[in-house]
Amino acid sequence: MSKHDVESIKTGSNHLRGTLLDSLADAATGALADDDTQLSKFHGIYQQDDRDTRDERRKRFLAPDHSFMIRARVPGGVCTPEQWLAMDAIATTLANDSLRLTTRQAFQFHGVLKGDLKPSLQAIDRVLMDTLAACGDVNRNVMCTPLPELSAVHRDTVAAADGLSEHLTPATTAYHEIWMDREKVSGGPDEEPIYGKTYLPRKFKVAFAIPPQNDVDVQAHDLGFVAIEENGALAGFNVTVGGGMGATHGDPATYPLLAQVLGFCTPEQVNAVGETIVTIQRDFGDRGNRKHARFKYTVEDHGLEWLREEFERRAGFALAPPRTYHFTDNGDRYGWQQGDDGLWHLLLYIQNGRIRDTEHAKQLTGLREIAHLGVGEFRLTPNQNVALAKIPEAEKDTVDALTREHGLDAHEQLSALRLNAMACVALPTCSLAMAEAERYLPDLLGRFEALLERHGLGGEAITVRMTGCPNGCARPYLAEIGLVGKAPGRYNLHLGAAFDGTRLNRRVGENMDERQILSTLDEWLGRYASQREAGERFGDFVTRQLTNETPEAAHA
Ligand code: SRM
Ligand code: SF4
Repeated sequence: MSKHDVESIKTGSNHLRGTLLDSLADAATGALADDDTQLSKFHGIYQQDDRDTRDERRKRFLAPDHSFMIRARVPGGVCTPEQWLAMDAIATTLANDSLRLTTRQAFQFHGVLKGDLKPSLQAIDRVLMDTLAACGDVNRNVMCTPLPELSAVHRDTVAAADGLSEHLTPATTAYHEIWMDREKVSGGPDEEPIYGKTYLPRKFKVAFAIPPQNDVDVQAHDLGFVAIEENGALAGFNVTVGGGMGATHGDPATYPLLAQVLGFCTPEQVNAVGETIVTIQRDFGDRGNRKHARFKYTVEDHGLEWLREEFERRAGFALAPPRTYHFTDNGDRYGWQQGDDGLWHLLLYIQNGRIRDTEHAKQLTGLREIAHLGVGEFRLTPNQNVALAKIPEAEKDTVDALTREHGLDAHEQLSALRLNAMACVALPTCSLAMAEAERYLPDLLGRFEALLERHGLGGEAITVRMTGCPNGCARPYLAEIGLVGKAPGRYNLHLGAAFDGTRLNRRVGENMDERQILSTLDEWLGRYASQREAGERFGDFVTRQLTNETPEAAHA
């Protein structure tokens, strides 16, 4: 095994300690030791460098401009005003003056210097949040539909999501020793009852969806729970397994997959289901090939029936037959809604999850002022937006005025296309980006909007997602229009996913520049405008057309 093989680094790390303390103390460099850059991920930290200046620095024989991305976990996206203020303070004093909401309902900070890592993590800890397992080969931030229509079902589903998140959090005390300067509790290395010494073969992701919303894209996850409501109460969950988005260009052995339904469990069985599936993946996931190590491939390779048997053997119980449910969409529902307890929720649009103050809108300041009111909760959404939740009637007007004053009311003016779009971070921070995403999509959407207008489709809600590479961080394969970065200015174009996130799209164009993307879309939108059936969604129309054509034509 090579020195940098992730499996051997994990094994030799003494439960994720490695030489992180030495790396942090080394004032001669702004970077961590190589092996520690792998271990830091388990602590929610990625070493990055500014890709905008990378080439120029290399030419001048300068070391890369290192800084760090920190990801803070927010199970179910639920965050108190006090926690929001702490995140805001880190963003404005220790990071790059922006707070980034992610596609998994977490916070990210970019541009943090090595010496500011510890103060940042300590500030996160002081408000009872953490970054442990936000990244790395463990279970990640557990997602949950943030604002459903049935509040009783929601309360119980969030509690289940929270419980499972807690249950699957690594037990190692390394996080507290390294970042919080806490003494090691016992003499020997600590135990990881669920993960063991080598943790999981790869990242693992869990989501809870509350129909009719599928905002979490439940079938994109290794393990999913679909809440089943009966008589206004939570009866339990349909369990889905083996979803994932990641792929590699030119490698047909890697591909996005939708999760399949395994059965139904009660709310009391959720932790046992989670633990059993995680340990099956721990023991059967492919540790020899990280590109084939996700649970989706374990399920594909062994089959659903094998998984069911292995599950029953380990769990000691069988899942019940799945129940029926219906999804309508995978987007966010903007504006004010009232819950069954009389409290109000306001869902706000944030462009690609990036909150900052600009000369046009002081969104960071606005949300800080709202947090200072100390009412309700913040809820991060799976579409990179934020909701102000549980606002009492008496505070509604004040909150409303603050959002208008700070340009947080964009959802009232923007096109349905824009409100259903998202892009991953990509350049300049993401080390894997091949093309722009977050910095480019807003402009491109303007040109898409012009096309829609031209075909009389101006008000049409169509999901658009862009990523800077095929890893799938904005779940682009579940967008009606998906753009996947191939090279600077070049994208693969995917069309035809279902508006409710239950069907993947298919690739219709490769390595396209903007002109080719626009002309292909122009043609498709023209056909859609003239030939669609009543109420037919764009993704459904494209799929109907492609499946009526010959396979060759469909993939031209
Ligand atoms: Fe992701 C790697 C950003 C959600 C699949 N992802 C990365 C890294 C850490 C790049 C790296 O490894 O160096 C990116 C950091 C960029 C930066 O500068 O911030 C990154 N991923 C993101 C975020 C911030 C995108 C966003 O714009 O919001 C999302 C953070 C989620 C969170 O809070 O935990 C994010 N990533 C996702 C999702 C969507 C989801 O989970 O619902 C996926 C697809 C689902 C899946 O996992 O199958 C996703 N990210 C990946 C992959 C491909 C994994 C695979 O199976 O092949 C990588 C690369 C890897 O793991 O090797 C990756
Ligand atoms: Fe980076 Fe690719 Fe993920 Fe975008 S999809 S954040 S470019 S890894």
